Amino acid sequence: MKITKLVTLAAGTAIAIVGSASLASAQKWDMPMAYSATNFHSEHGVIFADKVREYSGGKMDITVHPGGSLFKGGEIKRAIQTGQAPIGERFMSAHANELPILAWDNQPFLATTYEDGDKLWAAAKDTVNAALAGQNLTALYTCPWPGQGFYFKKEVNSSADTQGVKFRSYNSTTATFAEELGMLPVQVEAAELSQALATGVAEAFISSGSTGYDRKVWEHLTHYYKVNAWLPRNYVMVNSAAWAGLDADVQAAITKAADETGAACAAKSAELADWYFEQLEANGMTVTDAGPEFLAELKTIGAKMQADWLATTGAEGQAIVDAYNAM
Ligand code: PCA
Repeated sequence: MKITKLVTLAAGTAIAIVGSASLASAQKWDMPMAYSATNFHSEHGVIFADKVREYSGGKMDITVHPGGSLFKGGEIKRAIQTGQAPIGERFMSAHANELPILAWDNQPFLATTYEDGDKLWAAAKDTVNAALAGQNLTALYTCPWPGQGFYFKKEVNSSADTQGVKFRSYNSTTATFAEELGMLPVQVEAAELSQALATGVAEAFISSGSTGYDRKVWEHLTHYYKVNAWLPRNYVMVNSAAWAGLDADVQAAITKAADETGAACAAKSAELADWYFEQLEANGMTVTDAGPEFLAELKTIGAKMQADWLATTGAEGQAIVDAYNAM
């Protein structure tokens, strides 16, 4: 009896050793993400990590940290650039203040469908990737949010109704948009949005139905105006030096996983777009198209903002718009 036990124990120990040896040979990467765990972007981060594990035969083991839990949204890019995190995800146009070209997906009414968004990305991709490379970053995949519209806590028919409203912006473009409408912008991460609305720091914002649903904004706000002003993207990026240090087969595994995940995430975004509106309505919000007067004002402001962006980005920005228009 004693002998059997010993043998069992020994066998168990041997298995444990083999198990940890194969785990130890896997490279482990932590992947900070900015949005909540149940958001489709974050869920696709997990799908991506699973695919990488599978395609690399277990050589790369990525752990996703959603909701700004490892690094806050605003800290993720710097953390990757400096190698504090090898990989991570962030809202691309949040970086337009340091790299204006990254506002390519934030140009009002330039690309307002998923299909046009894909064309615009095809037109912008090389320029964007070159700009990121200059910051020690390599983009792996991007994924669009649904179209952007406005949340308020009252009926809004024109800029006469938006004067002095405290507005949560998510980048410099949306802050400018708000100012043009006489609102007072304050930048707040999606992760802190519910709190900002609850404390009155913000009482309006622009976003997709997705973020309104994630943050249960019906607890504080009443109206959503569909505008489809643009479909901004999140992107998953790696530190270029960390990337260069990977074996070619691991790089290929990650690239394959990234290509598949980017496509799946975009399809999910399109599939969920109207569902989010239904959820907002089911929770008591009024969801309608922006009225003609408000929309006309938004288009005028949008044209001015695009002109400003082209003035800032010069030939590079113009080449993206020209290539897109030629598609
Ligand atoms: N949700 C994100 C960015 C765009 C979107 O739809 C947010 O509001 O932070």
